[in-house]
Amino acid sequence: MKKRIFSGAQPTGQLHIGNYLGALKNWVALQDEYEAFYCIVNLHAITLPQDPKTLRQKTLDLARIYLAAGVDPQRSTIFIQSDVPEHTELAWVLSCIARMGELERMTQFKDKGKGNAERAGVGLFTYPILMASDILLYQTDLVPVGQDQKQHLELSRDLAERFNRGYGDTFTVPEPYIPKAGASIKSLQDPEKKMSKSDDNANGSIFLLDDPDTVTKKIKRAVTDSGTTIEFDESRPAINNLLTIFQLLTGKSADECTEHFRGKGYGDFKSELAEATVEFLRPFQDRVREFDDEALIGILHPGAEKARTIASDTLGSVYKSMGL
Ligand code: AQP
Repeated sequence: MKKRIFSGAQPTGQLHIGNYLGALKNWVALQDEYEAFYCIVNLHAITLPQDPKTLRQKTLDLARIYLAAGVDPQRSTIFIQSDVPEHTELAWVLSCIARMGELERMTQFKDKGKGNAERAGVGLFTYPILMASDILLYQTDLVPVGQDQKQHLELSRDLAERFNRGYGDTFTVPEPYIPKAGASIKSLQDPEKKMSKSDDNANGSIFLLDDPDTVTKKIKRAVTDSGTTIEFDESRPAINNLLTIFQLLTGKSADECTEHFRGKGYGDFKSELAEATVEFLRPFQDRVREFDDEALIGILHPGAEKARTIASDTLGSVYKSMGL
């Protein structure tokens, strides 16, 4: 039997090249070797206020992005989180196992709650429990995510182990899959910060649906560090980040990239990076336009049905072991 992977993205904001290189690209690469479940996590999206009409539209748009990135519905199960109610049922059970202290340590809550626990939503605080529930329901072996999700994944492992110790072996304890290159693509405007959908400065992110002109302008405006050589250098986060994007989009090795840009300056480098990005995005955006809503529903409904058969089995075992 194939091992299982699970991952998901939130239908909020606009997906950027960091989401693609840190997560989606690996989802596609892993879908042959693993039995894959890729979820559109719309229940996570409502941890911050959302306009209902926009959320509905963005949920379908995200399905288009999964498909355009190369997630193949013949090989992978694609579904919407709220179509499988077991996610929220298991989240309640796990919230009775989780501890306040461990949730208080989550850095994303501190960032997104802007340090104001009094005003922050309870859902934002308990979000990592819902994420644990998403993963554990599918007896997931591997979770491909970007670096920013590592802490949440560790919580999922802790909850699985705690439950197994208390009630008998029930959950597979998942392993993270965090790529060596691309795990944290940085903002083009501030290479100390991750590229982020919720960044107020749109110049910091290359969105997957940006047009060629916008992409080229954003790359030309990207901040650079001191030094003139185009090479990987941990002490120069800006060039490191831009070269990583170039490397992952072109499929060249790190050595090939360094060799390629030997003797060249920032001007040449930025032009080539812009060209490589536009060349990657053009066919991607053509594929996004291929799927109408009806085609998407034809993929998402059977996806949810398949997901539910596994999710309800797991939830059944959980309830039984707990005497519910
Ligand atoms: N900058 C990044 N580099 C590499 N991977 C990243 N991911 C996010 N940002 C980067 C990974 O993309 C997947 C889906 O993310 P999400 O939709 O759950 O959103 P997020 O993790 O909260 O990050 P975003 O996209 O920046 O959104 P906001 O601004 O709302 O926080 C995940 O696997 C994530 O690790």
